[in-house]
Amino acid sequence: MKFEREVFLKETEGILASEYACDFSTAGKKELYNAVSKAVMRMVYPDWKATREKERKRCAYFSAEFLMGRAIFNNLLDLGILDEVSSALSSIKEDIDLFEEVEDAALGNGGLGRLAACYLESAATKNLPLDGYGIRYRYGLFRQTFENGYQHEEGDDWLRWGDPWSVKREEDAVVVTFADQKVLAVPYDMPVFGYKNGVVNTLRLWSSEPVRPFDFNAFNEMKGESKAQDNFNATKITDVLYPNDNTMVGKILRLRQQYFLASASLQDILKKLKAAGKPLSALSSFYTFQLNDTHPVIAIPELLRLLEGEGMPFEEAFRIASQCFNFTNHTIMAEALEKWDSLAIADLLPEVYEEIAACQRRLESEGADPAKFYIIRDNTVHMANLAIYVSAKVNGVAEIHTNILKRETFRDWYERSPEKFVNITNGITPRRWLLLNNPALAALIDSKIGDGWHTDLKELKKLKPLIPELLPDFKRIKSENKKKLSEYIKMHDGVEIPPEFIFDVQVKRLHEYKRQLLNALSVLYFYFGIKDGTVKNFPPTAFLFGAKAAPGYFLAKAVIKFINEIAALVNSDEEVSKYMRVVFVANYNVSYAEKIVCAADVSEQISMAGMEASGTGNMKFMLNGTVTLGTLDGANVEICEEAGRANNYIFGATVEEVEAVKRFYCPREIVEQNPALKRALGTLADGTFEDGTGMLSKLYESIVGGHSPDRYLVLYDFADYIRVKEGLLRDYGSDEYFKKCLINLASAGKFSADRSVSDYARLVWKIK
Ligand code: 26W
Repeated sequence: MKFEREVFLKETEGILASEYACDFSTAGKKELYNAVSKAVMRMVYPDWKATREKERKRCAYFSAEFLMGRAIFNNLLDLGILDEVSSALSSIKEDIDLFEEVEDAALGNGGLGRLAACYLESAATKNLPLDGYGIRYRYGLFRQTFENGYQHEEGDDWLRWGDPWSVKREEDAVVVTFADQKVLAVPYDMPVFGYKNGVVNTLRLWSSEPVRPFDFNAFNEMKGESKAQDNFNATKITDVLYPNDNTMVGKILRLRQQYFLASASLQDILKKLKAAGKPLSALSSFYTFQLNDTHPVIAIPELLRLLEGEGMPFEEAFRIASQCFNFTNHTIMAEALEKWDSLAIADLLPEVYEEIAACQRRLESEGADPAKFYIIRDNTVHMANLAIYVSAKVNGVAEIHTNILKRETFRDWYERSPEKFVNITNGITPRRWLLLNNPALAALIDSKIGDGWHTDLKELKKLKPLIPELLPDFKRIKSENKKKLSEYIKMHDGVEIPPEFIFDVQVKRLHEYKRQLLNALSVLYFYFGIKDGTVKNFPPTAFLFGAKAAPGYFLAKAVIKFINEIAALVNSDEEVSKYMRVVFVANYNVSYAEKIVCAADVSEQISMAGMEASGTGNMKFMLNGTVTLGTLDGANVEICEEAGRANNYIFGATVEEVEAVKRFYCPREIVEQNPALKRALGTLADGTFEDGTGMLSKLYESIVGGHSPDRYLVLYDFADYIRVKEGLLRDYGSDEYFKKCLINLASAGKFSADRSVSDYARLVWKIK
């Protein structure tokens, strides 16, 4: 796109005048942000229109979450005008960094939502016709604060400064019908820019509104609750994102959200097809649908319902659905596989429930063993089974994860239809996770191998022979990034982290299986070891944590409290704080991740083997030249395949060992045999830390008390973790160590989301 500074500034000033009655000298940050964004939106409109009007088979990516983060810098980068806009702003004495105050669009919880965001960007970059369909939550994932070490949650008013990157399309509104209410689904379209290629795809987010007077008939047909009540409820559907990650909660409002997304999106798609004069029977020639986990799976019976509503017989509708839908699983945790009470669905969505029941009968009629194959059982609808039964393709998100799906989680289904199952290892967009978050390192790479890697990440391997000459600049850039992060943490979290310390980082959602507790115990182990002299010459290290806990997840919140207590103990210890610092940064989100990922020395990926489907944070650190301290879990396995196990720090039980160990596991014995571990763990229960709510002692109980203590083998892996972690910290600083970092960087090509979406396009979507 060609960018002319004068034209751009004039546009911007025009918008300031017409929409905010101000000019460059009087505009506030918010006004400037909106005017700049809207000026860019004007420039991109022709490309957006052109991309939309191209006729070809498309994929609709249905997802309850899109964790987009802050749009402005990313969009300017993809459009190739980040530097131009920055210098245009300088020319009027404004600093582009002021947009750092713009809120993140945190319309997702964690990995699954961020993956969807990366895939949209990569698809646009690869010129693949991928449309995102999601929900425009009024409040995104809660904002996290700490009070006395405890997590507190506040509403996330992400629209505070407005939403200049969305266009509301009233003309595309559709009515979504529940048994007790009709609501209007109004789409807001966000442009998704390909990297410097003129492609502009669309993320369509639905917002619920009361049906309007112009929908007079819908309004009049309404039964049940009073109309006033109904209008009040309508907006509530898309009010908030459910903040639970990995646990199913059977809340009717969540079911409403899921159906709202599914029905609105499918109505929209069928309407477009009809408007283009195509027969619905040809749907699969024009569309393919990706179901991002089970959350949008109710789209399957909804499509059947809509097609039958057009007079199509069930069998034909079923055939079409089975050509259109594909399903991605993102977790093997039983508590996350969605199941809905049959009555709840039947009450809220009677026609949809009928379609689900028809699928169940169809499955039965095929003579499948009902003990193994069912969609409805014991008055419960199993959404994953419905998805697998109907979908053309089912995929896991890393090799090891897909193998577990085939061998365990969905074994019977796999044996019945092995051809359905494929692996597509996750990826991340290198534009956001290297070019944008680490411009100095990106420029260094450009200067050595050119910029082909921006869109072909495998080219990074050209760096391999250049590693020795890269070392000095790489070290300098890392240390500058650390300095910046240290300043930011000081400002944001009030903790002093000396930039020359090793930055050992664990950032991700808080979950027992991810084992932040294991990391915390190692920190205490080092702390006591330094104090009593058993740990000598400890290399100065800062342990950084960032994580949100689901508000109702008690043990996860206990881990946060524990780590905050450890931080207070360590950082205030005059002697030990020369060697160690601990910080739990508040409100970890995409924007914080961008600052952390480029500054980390160690990437902690320490889930119990078999539990982390893939992980994508691991890939972000790798791409920024960070070694992984991790288990053989998720994509860590493939990181080792690509970069060499010897260039990472691997410890702990493998999936096979986990299976075996669990049969005779006795955590109390391990504690008794390891006095240092006993001491660290003991702080949860011996009064070392303030525990007014008793959550620390509950956490202690979860590890050594009750009947299934230490479900995630924290204690089992502890000794090996310490051994490998100590080794890593001692290796740090040598040229050998930094070479490992760079080998990881140079081997990260596989983990480009460009590769992932190309795999989907070829193996699943069959689009070009
Ligand atoms: C029903 C509640 C619920 C909410 C969120 C269930 C499940 C989820 C997600 C599936 C959790 C999630 O984000 N999974 C993560 O997906 C990433 C992208 O594939 C993977 O990299 C992570 O390993 C996986 O935990």
